Amino acid sequence: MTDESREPFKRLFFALNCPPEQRKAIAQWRSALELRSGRPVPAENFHLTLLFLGAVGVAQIGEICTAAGKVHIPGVPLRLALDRMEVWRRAGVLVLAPEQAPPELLRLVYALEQAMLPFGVEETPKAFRPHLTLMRDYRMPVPESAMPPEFFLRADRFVLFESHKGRYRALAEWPLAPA
Ligand code: 3AM
Repeated sequence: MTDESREPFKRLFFALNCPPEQRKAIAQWRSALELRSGRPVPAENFHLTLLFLGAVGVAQIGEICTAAGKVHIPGVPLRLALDRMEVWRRAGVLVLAPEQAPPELLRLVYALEQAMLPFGVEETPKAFRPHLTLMRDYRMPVPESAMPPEFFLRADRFVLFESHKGRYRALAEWPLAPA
């Protein structure tokens, strides 16, 4: 089938968006690390995954959006330190992560998981570990950096993304705080 809109399934996930100026700052800082392993995630794809849905029938997307719109939101924008680099060996990724996940973020992820149960999305067996992926196929130790990461992700919305051929497209978004 050539017409993308007639694809029966889309690969979807919820995430916090990374604002453009932060994407740029993180990408510049990453360049300065002069990493010698892995594939850099394109800066335009930087995000913080909340919940991976996997392949979803296109006919379900409307109901998924309705359910996401009813999720209890924190009521304030989320601010999240990205101040640690970690290598997750099994996944082969280098990530930025917070030393501690804010409770409002954990509550949002739990609420999303609950809201998605009727759609066959199982509760994540592993504990949610917030992260922003910098590199894939990364097979080296955590790089030493003269400039430790000191980023603060500022998110005022959560987004339903479609992942298609390595690119992410925002399908819908919801504010984290009332307008
Ligand atoms: O960029 P990160 O790593 O946060 O790793 C995938 C990516 O998140 C994750 O969903 C995001 C968009 O592709 N992902 C892909 N397959 C997954 C799976 N089977 C998955 N997360 C959990 N289970």
